Amino acid sequence: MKTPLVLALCLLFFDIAFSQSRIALVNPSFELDSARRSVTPLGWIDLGSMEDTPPDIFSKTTGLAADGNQFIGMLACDNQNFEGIGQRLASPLKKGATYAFRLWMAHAPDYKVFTSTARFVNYNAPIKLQIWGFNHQTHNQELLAESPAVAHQEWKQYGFALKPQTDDFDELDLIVNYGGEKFGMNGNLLLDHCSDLELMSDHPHPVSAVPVLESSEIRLLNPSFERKGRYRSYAGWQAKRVKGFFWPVLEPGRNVRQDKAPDGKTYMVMLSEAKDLYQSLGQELDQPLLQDSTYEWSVSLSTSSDYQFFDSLLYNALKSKPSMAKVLIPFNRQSLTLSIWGVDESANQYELLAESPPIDHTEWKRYTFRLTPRKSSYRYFSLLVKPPEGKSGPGNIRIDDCSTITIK
Ligand SMILES: [Ca+2]
Ligand SMILES: [Ca+2]
Repeated sequence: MKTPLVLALCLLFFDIAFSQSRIALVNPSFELDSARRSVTPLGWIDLGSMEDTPPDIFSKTTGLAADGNQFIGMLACDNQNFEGIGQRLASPLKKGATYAFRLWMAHAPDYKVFTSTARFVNYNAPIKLQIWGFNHQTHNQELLAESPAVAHQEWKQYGFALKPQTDDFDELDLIVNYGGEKFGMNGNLLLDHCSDLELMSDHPHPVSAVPVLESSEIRLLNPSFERKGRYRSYAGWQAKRVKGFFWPVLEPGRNVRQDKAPDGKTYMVMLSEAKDLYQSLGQELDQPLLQDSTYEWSVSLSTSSDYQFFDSLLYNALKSKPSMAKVLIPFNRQSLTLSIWGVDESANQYELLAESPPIDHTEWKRYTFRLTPRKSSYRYFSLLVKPPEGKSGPGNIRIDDCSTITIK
């Protein structure tokens, strides 16, 4: 007589245990955008090395997907640049636990890319997938699994047991890398249909939901722009840019060799070339900036008097003539302002919360801003550099050491 109840309770228990032991990915089969070259799939972040582009999303017109209509292709370049994507997990992979993760992979024998040296190059070497864990608090990262080089054209499912040894990881990253003896080749890897992350073994500490903390401080991720590993140039930040313009660059190391950051080792340089050619950096906050609340946020700013970078219009126009492609111009002709925006893309709501004066000093100075959202609450915090109203011309702002955002 008791059996049905016991069974029901067992099933209920199983269902609860089951739901806690599975971490679903957002957009796991890459179906949510329209197919395009060089685009970060919705729900994922771009982790390619500095000069690289995001992956390509293909539709079934280019080849059959393993699941649904679309899949992605990622490249490894002979100049040691690799493409990669990652995403924040709804709950972290726990240190010491084992998770099953499966996805489908294939290799395209023909994958022609038009390169900056104005040639079509066939990225057709077999390459491998690396699966990394990343912790946004500690910035620890760990290689959790690696596939062999994938050389087959038909889709095959690969299964991995991911077992974090050094930390809990709240981000899962998929990065491509050279396969074995094919070091230094141009290669491609096609990916589709990622599974949930499924807990396989018991963890010494119970896996529980992360408590939601109401705090008077909102922490930014990677607030001092410290480079942690090859793929981490923008860790925590999303760089956005106007079409045809460049990405913000981490210095010193790229254009500047001898230069000190006010905090840590590295800082970010953000450029604007004209009124409509500018860079921005932003990130999703772990709690929103609330409408009609006032917050304080500070940051160190300066400008470099001799910062050179490519002239984007010339660069894009001359890409087909390799010898002419490297046209550097000084980005020091116009002092720029840093503006701080609250963004709610789903509601198409953008609000200017604060703006610095034009930054014309080469020594680092601390700026403190008061942010009071009036129109809405904002989950997304965005920084943008531009010439002051009515001005134009190439300029730069160096930015470092962002504070937490504190409610007043
Ligand atoms: Ca798919
Ligand atoms: Ca720094």
